Amino acid sequence: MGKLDGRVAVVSGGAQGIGRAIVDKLAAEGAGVVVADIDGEKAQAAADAVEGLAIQTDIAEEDQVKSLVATAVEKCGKIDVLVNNAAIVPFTPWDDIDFEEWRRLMRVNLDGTFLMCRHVSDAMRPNEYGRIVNIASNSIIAGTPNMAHYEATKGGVMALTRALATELGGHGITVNSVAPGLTSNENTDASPHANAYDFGVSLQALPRRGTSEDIAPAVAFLASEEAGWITGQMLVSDAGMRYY
Ligand code: 4PL
Repeated sequence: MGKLDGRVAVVSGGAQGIGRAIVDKLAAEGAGVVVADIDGEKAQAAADAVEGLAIQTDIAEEDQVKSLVATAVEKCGKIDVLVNNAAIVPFTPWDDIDFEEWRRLMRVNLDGTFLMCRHVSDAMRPNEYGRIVNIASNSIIAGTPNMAHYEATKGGVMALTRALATELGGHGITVNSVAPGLTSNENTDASPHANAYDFGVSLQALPRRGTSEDIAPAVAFLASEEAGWITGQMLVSDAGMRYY
C-alpha cells in the first residue's frame, strides 16, 4: 500500500536530478507517473524505469503544455498530482546577468511554472481534487551568491504557491512548495555549485551532503491525500541550514 495508490502524477523536469528522484519516489508510493522533460530521451529512460509515460515538453511553450495535459488525461484518465520541478539552476555572477540571461530564467522557471499550473489546474478542477507541489529553493532565504535571477524566480514560485492555494482551495486542490538546499547530483557535481558543498554542509544542522533522494519524500508527503489540511506552505528541506 503506497500513499499514492491509484493517483496520476505529472513531474516536470523528471528526467534528472531532484526530479528523477521525485519520479522514483512517487512511483514507489503507487502513482502512475508522467515524466515531462525537455530532454525526450532521458525522460523516456526515467519513465521506463517506473513503467510511466514520457512526454517531451518545453514547459515555457504554451502549446506544448496544453498538449502534455491533453495527452496525460487521454492516456491516464486524469491528473491528481502536479510537481513543478523543471528549472534552470544557474551559476551566474551578478556582473554577468544581463537582460537576456534574466529573461532566460524567467521564461523557464516562472513562465513554465505558471503555464503548468494554469493548464493542469484546469484539468484537476472537474475532479474536485488535486495536489500541486512546486519546487522553490532555500536560496531565497539565504541570499545565495551567483543566482540573483534564479532567486527572483523561486521567490515568485513561493508567492504564486500561496496565491494559488487561495484560488484553488475551493476546488479541493492544495498548493504547496518544497524548498531544498544545495544537493549533490550529476548536474550540480559538474557545476561550480560543487565548490560550495563543504561550506553548505558546515551551515547545516545535519552535517552531511544532501542528495536528490533526501528531497523526494517531502514532495511525496505534500502530494498525498493525507496532506490535505496543508496548503499554501513552503516546506524547507535543507538539513537545517542556518543563514547567519
Ligand atoms: C544554497 O537551489 O539553494 C546552491 C543551486 N546553493 O540551486 C539551489 C544553495 C544552489 C541553493 C541552490
